[in-house]
Amino acid sequence: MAQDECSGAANIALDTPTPFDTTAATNNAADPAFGCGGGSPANDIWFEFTAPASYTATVSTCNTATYDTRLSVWSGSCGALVSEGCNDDLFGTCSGNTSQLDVALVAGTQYWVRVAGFTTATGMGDLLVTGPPPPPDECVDADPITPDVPEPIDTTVATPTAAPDFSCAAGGGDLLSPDLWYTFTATDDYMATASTCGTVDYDSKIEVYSGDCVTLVSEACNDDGTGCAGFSSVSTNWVSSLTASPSRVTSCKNTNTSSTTWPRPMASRRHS
Ligand SMILES: [Ca+2]
Ligand SMILES: [Ca+2]
Ligand SMILES: [Ca+2]
Ligand SMILES: [Ca+2]
Repeated sequence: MAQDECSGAANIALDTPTPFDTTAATNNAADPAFGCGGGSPANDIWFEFTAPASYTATVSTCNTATYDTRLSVWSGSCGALVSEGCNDDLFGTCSGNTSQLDVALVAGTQYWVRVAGFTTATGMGDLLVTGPPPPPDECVDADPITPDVPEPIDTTVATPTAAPDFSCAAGGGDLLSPDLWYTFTATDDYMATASTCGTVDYDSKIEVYSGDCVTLVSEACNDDGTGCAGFSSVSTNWVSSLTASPSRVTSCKNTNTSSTTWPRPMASRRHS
């Protein structure tokens, strides 16, 4: 069974419960210590996958395995593995001493999942590795972004948001444009810039709002920024940290108005 060794790890599809069977698995003394559930040899098998995005994945045999499992996740390479996390039993959530852990993944990095049992236990079950969360397609699902840190965006999987329309629409038809939503909180009074200027490979548009998703108040909108390549956008507005209320939250709505592949950062930059 090739999957018995790290070098023969089977690729696992994300978000897909994948049957496994460790009854023929053996221990390789050259492998690093399992990491949890005691130091005894692990009759383990190996899966691998590459993270398609940076996100926190759940890795689980929870309530699916017929025996007392252990799970560990590794980066690096076979022979030079780096531990990313380990779980023997997630008591209170997973019955029968099955296992589950969350692991923070980095886009483009290959990971290995090692499925074993407590002491020498072996058996069968389903392994699940969750995929990236859905994109922030609607205002209520807006992703928090950090000012001054470029945020990768991909509107190819977005759908149009029904309302409101962009206030800087030119030529109409914007309701049919796929858009994504982000949110940040002003911690100071300053002139902020929300921008895809020169970083996206499609004709973008940005609108910044305050208020909340029920009552959005437009603060600034831009279709094509002066000096920005490919009809990309730069939207500038004054944001405030209010003392009378927790803080002012603004949202950034970004859309594509033409076909697109993989756009890149939307930065929210501070300009004093
Ligand atoms: Ca093995
Ligand atoms: Ca266990
Ligand atoms: Ca949308
Ligand atoms: Ca544009």
